[in-house]
Amino acid sequence: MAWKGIGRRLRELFQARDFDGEFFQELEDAMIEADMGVRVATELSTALREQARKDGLRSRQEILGALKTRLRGGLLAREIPLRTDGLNVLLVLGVNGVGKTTTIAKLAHYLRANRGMERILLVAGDTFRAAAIEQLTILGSRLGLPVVAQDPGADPAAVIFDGISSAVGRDMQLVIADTAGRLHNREALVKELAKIDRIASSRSPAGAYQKVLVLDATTGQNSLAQAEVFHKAIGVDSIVLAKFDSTAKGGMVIPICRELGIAFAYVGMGEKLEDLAVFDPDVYLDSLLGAS
Ligand SMILES: Nc1nc2c(ncn2[C@@H]2O[C@H](COP(=O)(O)OP(=O)(O)OP(=O)(O)O)[C@@H](O)[C@H]2O)c(=O)[nH]1
Ligand SMILES: [Mg+2]
Repeated sequence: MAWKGIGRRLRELFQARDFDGEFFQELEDAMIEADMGVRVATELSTALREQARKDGLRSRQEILGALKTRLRGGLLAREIPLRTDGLNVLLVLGVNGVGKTTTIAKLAHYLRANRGMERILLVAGDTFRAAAIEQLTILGSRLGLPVVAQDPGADPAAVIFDGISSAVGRDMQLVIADTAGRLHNREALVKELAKIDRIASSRSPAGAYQKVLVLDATTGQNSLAQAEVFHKAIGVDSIVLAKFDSTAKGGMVIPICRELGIAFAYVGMGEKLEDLAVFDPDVYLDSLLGAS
């Protein structure tokens, strides 16, 4: 299995040429172009050049193997941990349009099919737009799942509080709550998130509450900055990388793991309910760089 779209230039580079000094410069450029970030790309290409010289690595297989080993060590992959003997509460975060609401439906579908979550409740915590509430309500009915929602403009923290309370009362296994992700005024967003976080955390049974950040793979390097904002504001437990089917790059996973220490759980591979895959670091590296 491979995620075919990503890493195009990197894969081509490893197909092409001699592994001389020029190669390592091109490798650095290609890593930057693949959204790995300047710091990571420079560090890695320098270290790899040094290792190739010291250990006499010459073939494609040797150099690719050494690079993959270095990258593999920094990757963090972990499915969302869920308990089967009590409620789980997932607060889904992310800026405008990254794929939060779609991801919530995919997660519900996947966790029901694969992780034993049968009694799931969705919460329309994005009260900013009427369409957002409607979108989640439609997805909920398509999935046959109850949705807790209030009118547009309602306090999102109050909606989420009610959603969790209702789940506790109805003996649910899983709550997945949507949020609005406006970032144009960062201060207001951070303040609102902090309030939602405080209330969701205090209303959830001990150990039930987790925060899941959705990033859009097509936004590239900017997703590192987004992850930083959310992580600093309230802490992020897991990441879902949406629209992974729509990028030829996909390298941002590496600096996010290395610099923020947050694990990737799933990738979104399309718009349908079934289009969610577990983030597998080996498949990821083979897709990004080509199989060794
Ligand atoms: N190709 C592809 N498209 C996706 C994926 N995930 C979401 N989308 C599309 O991205 C668009 C935005 O998705 P939403 O789920 O509405 O995003 P959101 O973050 O909830 O957006 P707002 O509520 O406006 O902040 C929709 O057209 C989705 O179909 C994915 O994994 N692959
Ligand atoms: Mg939405």
